[in-house]
Amino acid sequence: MTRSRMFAVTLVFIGIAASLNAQYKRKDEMIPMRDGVRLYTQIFTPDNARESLPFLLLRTPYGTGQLDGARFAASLPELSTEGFIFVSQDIRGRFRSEGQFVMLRQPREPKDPKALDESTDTYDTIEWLLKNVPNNNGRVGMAGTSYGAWLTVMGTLDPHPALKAAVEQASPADMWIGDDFHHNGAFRLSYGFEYAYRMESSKEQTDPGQVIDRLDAYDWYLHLGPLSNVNKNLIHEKLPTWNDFVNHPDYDAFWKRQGFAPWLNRVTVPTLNVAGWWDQEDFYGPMKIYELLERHDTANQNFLVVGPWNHGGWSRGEGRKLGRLDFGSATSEYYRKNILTPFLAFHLKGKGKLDLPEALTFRTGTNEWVRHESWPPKQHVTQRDLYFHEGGTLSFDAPASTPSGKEAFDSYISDPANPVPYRPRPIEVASGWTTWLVEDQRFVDHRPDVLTFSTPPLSNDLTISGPVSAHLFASTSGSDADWIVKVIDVFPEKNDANAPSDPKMCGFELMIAGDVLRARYHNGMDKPQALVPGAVDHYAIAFPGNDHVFLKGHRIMVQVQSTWFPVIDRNPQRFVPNIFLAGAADFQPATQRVFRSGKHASYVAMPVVGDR
Ligand code: PG9
Repeated sequence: MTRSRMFAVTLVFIGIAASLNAQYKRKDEMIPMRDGVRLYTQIFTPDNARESLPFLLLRTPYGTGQLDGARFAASLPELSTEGFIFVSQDIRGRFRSEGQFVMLRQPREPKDPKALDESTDTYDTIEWLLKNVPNNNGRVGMAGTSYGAWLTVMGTLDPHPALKAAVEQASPADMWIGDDFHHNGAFRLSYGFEYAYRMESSKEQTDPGQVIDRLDAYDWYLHLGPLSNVNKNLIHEKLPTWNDFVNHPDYDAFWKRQGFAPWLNRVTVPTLNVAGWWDQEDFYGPMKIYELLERHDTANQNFLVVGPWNHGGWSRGEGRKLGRLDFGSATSEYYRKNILTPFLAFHLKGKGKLDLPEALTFRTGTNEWVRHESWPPKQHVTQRDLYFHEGGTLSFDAPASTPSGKEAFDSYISDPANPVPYRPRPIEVASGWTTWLVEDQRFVDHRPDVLTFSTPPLSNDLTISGPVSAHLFASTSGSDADWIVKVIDVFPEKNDANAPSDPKMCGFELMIAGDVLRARYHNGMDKPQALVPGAVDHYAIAFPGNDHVFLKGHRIMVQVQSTWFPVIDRNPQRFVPNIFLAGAADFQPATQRVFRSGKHASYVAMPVVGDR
């Protein structure tokens, strides 16, 4: 979340007008941690409470803001109506808190009694609150979005015994595999640079628009040249996170230790994992955290909710629309009223009955909430492979070997000097980021460096529920490459019997899954290897999950390309040990081939609901 400051600040905009039925008063405290560092903390207490109340702790690196009690309560209308003692805290080293900020500070060495991390800061905060704030009921919940959710997960590692509920909305799980900073080894350039600049230029937030002095960020990043110019010409080693990117180009111990996989080996606190299908920042994270916890969830305390949201969409407004899409109901309001608030009231106040399925997902296409006994669903789902065919077509039938025995393929030239934009230009830093995943993909499907395959219009609805994966058999004339695969729902055209009721949606190409793989890592994320030019390899891309109906009359489309700029940095397409140190001369065009016959038949694997 670059342009929003979750819970503590962004939510401010959702409900200022909401009526208040509790008057909250704010008190500010500097809460001491075990090493003497004091954290700036706002405590909001309703003055008409008739019973002792639980705490809801919201920790943030984005600044608590300076709202008075009434405005704070109005920013969380459903929760403040239920009644909690809200605690909003600047984390170590940010805004008014003392100490030093470390980006996603790694979990501490458990054997070192003096070590600190966000988990110890959470523990110390809870301990202080229980002892110093009157009329509390001895229970604490934590909630947050994104960085705030990551802090919530950290609070559940060796948790304070009073921590009774955790709501983790879009927490990153692994910054190298699939969240903000990298995806499958490819660097998320625009986000990584802008976020590091925003967070580490000062204790508060600094607008990266200060250095991006062109309206079109595509142009600006292209003119910046290779990544080695960032330190050389712009930031001169001053941003610790950028230095981490440069010093840890591969999936080494630094990234592995920062990720949650080694730590989430038990469920300590009832957890609600929340994700958005079109989250432009952290979609991998919440799905992965749910999966990691689920392996140990013998007491059934770990739940998943996925809605049709972008990053933070669940916490803002009614959630009926996203970009051009209309989901027909107020999905975010539904979540806050019927899931979030009852979950916290149940665990923190012992109120009500918890009516939560194991996983609740909003099925896009038919636009309905679906309750699942497990995620991914196990019953009535058949894995089916959708193969690439001649003439840009797709079919569930595997292609035969060619009669000549020669392999069939499609080909394009990928040129790092002319990369495919990830959203329509001009790419403005200040707008468009939050909805780029729902942009109409027609803006690139005629580029010569984008391969497009599509089914004919479907004669029946086709529902997929669970994770989709892409399997490319491909070669490059270079010695490194990026493979980007997008799975798209194509809406019928105006002249079609199934044309959408909204004329603006005619022919719309909606990406429902899309991701990148940096080919040097295809034999292991910690084993970068030069590719053999011309050799056909298998490249697998796993998408985090879908619950979607391709409606009758729609087509399924797959696009393949090798650049996605500037959300992903440019691969030089020549193997160099560290792309962050590459020079301009290392970048070269390459001829890419995507195969579609015999044992090299590329396909997308789909969890199709229903029997064949
Ligand atoms: N996506 C943001 C983030 C989280 C954690 C680390 C870096 C960035 C956020 O929205 O907070």
